[in-house]
Amino acid sequence: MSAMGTLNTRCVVFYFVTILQLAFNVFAGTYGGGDGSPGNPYKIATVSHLLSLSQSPADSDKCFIMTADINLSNQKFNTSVINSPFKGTFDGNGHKIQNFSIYQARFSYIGLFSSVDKNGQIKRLGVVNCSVSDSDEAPGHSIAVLVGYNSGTITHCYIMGGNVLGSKWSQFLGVLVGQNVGTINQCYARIGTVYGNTYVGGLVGLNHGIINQSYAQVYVQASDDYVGGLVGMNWERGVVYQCYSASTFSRSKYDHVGGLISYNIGSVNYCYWDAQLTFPYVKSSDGGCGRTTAQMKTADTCIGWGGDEVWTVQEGIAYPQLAWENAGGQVINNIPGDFTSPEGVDFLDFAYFAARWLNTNCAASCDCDGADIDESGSIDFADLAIFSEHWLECN
Ligand SMILES: [Ca+2]
Ligand SMILES: [Ca+2]
Repeated sequence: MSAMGTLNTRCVVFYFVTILQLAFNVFAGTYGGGDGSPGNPYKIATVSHLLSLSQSPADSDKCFIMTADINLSNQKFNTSVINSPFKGTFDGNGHKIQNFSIYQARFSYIGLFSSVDKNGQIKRLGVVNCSVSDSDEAPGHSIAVLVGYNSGTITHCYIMGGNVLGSKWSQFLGVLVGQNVGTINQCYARIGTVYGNTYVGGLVGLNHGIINQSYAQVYVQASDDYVGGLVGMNWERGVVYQCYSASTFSRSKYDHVGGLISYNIGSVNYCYWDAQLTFPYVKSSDGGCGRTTAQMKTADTCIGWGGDEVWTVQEGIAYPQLAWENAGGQVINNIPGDFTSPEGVDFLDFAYFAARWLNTNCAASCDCDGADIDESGSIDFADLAIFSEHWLECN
């Protein structure tokens, strides 16, 4: 090949690569660096980076990491901010997204993310002072601040000052997630409101997935039925584990309402709700143990919590918080079998355990007040074996 031919070939290759890059820039979003791979996620540091993801459905299977807080300065959307099913990883990296509203949305699956697929992950993200409202003319379902419909995994996320105002016909509304079939792990919603027609919960409207070590402290109201402080309805295969609600109500005329959950056909274990706070509107819950406000702020009463240093409490001052919040206080580390006092497993606990021996209806009474250590529904030798294992143990 002549020298001229080689030069022409190089030019053609150069132009081809340039055209490819131009095409890539047109069809992919513009971020603050990274290539969207797990090892080098796209960086999101500005409003325009976030809006770029919003406008680039092709990127919804990529990896993202936030490198700064993002203030959307009261921008209004009329649909989800990220409106295509999210299949990638969105790592908030401890940062927060603030001040957006989704106003009069006319569809279902509404939130910062409309839906998260089963391989999708959202983690370490705060969403602060944001609101979502549904249209009266075209009411939808699966509506929340963070994710409308979650099939993926949401970890260490929170909503602070979140308002979800459905129409009087909207269904499946929660402050964090509208409808959950995936996993929610160590998340919370604090200071906020959720309102809708049916299946309305402080954290999640309708759950058939896993809600693990999470809490809600919001105001909950519905125009019809199935209203819960944490979860509206916990459906088959729904698991709610080590959670609590300190949500408030101002209405009691529901067929199904619960301090923690209004109607449960899944499993609920080691969960609590502030029954003093909901009085006189709500006096029961289908799952979870009702406690006084003072009890809720004491490590000792959170029977079944401990061993993994997930929860902390400022004793007598505040409700339990997640260790990752770094709120201070003591780590909750209740030894299995230490029912009656925090000093360890001793004869007082044995008396408490013996008083409930052979009870077979523990599901109806907060796991027999926690004495059903293995959560089997009855108190028998399996529980005694666990109790003996921890005999005289102190923390
Ligand atoms: Ca004890
Ligand atoms: Ca048992």
